[in-house]
Amino acid sequence: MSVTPLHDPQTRGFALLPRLFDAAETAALGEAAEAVLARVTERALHGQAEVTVWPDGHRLERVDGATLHWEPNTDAPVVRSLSPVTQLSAALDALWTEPRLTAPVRRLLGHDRLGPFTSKLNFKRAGVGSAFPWHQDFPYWYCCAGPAARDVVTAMIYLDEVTVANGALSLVPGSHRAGPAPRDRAEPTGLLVDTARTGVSGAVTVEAPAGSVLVFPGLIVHRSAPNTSGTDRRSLLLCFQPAGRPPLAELPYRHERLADLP
Ligand SMILES: O=C(O)CCC(=O)C(=O)O
Repeated sequence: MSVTPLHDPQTRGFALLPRLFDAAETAALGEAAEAVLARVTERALHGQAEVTVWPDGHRLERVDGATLHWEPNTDAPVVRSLSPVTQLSAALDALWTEPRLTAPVRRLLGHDRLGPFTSKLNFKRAGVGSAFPWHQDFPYWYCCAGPAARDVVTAMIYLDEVTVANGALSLVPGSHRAGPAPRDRAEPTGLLVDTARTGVSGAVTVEAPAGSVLVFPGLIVHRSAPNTSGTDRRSLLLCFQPAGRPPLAELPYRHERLADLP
């Protein structure tokens, strides 16, 4: 799949870069991710965290400047995601200037100089990793960054092979071109796409070997299914923006901004 700039009217808006990282590099990133997770989880479980419960019942804890998001319905505690995360590991932090990532992101975004917006580890553990319903990343980021949230592109690095069974991402080609999608007002977070008013029937599900990278903008409509398989589906997401803008962590979340969006 080639990387076509977002402003090109023919673009699907996303591209898969198969095996961008080799097996040894991918394994090293996986080890760095697990080491960070072990450190942060240890602190959360020993009560050094600030807890928030979202309107949909999901529990989030802030530890060491990162937000740890627990899987909602498990017997034992399982981490769903950790964000931002690259600042907690030199190996992960080095990826912001890795040319194999920055070149395709520059091309998709149409900006020469890139800076970090935010980063996240999604763990999607075997048998328990839960679904991400249809959404755009944009509304959440808009509450913090305002219109600058349009200029964010994510590079999602697959630390494990990704299959339909372990919760591959599905994306609606070209959906970013329609801008912010109508949101489901009946849903408690107010952040999800209303699929009664947004076409998702043309969605494409992307399977890929470990070490592959999927690049996509914050306005693309996407989701992922639960992980019903026996293998983890871990991914590291680096969200880039034009250089010189403040990162997400420095911007206050202003829920009332959602009123600007459909
Ligand atoms: O990891 C996934 O399956 C979903 C990724 C995603 O949509 C997100 O983190 O917002």
